[in-house]
Amino acid sequence: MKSIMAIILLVSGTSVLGQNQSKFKEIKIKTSSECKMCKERIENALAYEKGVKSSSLDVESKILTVTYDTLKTTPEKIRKAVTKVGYDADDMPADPKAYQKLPVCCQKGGHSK
Ligand SMILES: [Cu+2]
Repeated sequence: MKSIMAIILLVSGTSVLGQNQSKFKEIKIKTSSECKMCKERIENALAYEKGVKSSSLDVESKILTVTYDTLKTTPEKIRKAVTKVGYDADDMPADPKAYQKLPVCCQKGGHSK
């Protein structure tokens, strides 16, 4: 009888450990951002996106790094959130209405280099 109890404890202990496993994942999304204002706009928008833990846009490479909760959101939803602010996200095109609302300098090619 004692050994059965030990096995039950062992099994339940393992499942608790499994639940504590990190469910956060990191993805990188190529965006059409142009400047620091874009960076703030995208990061602010993602701060309110469900399941997103943190986001950071590198203005130079236009790569947005997002840490998200795999149980609450998907890379697809995160890309969609980026397009809704007016930017391309990988091969997902920007929402045209949101894009039109962007300051000219933030639209694609707005910053001549
Ligand atoms: Cu900008």
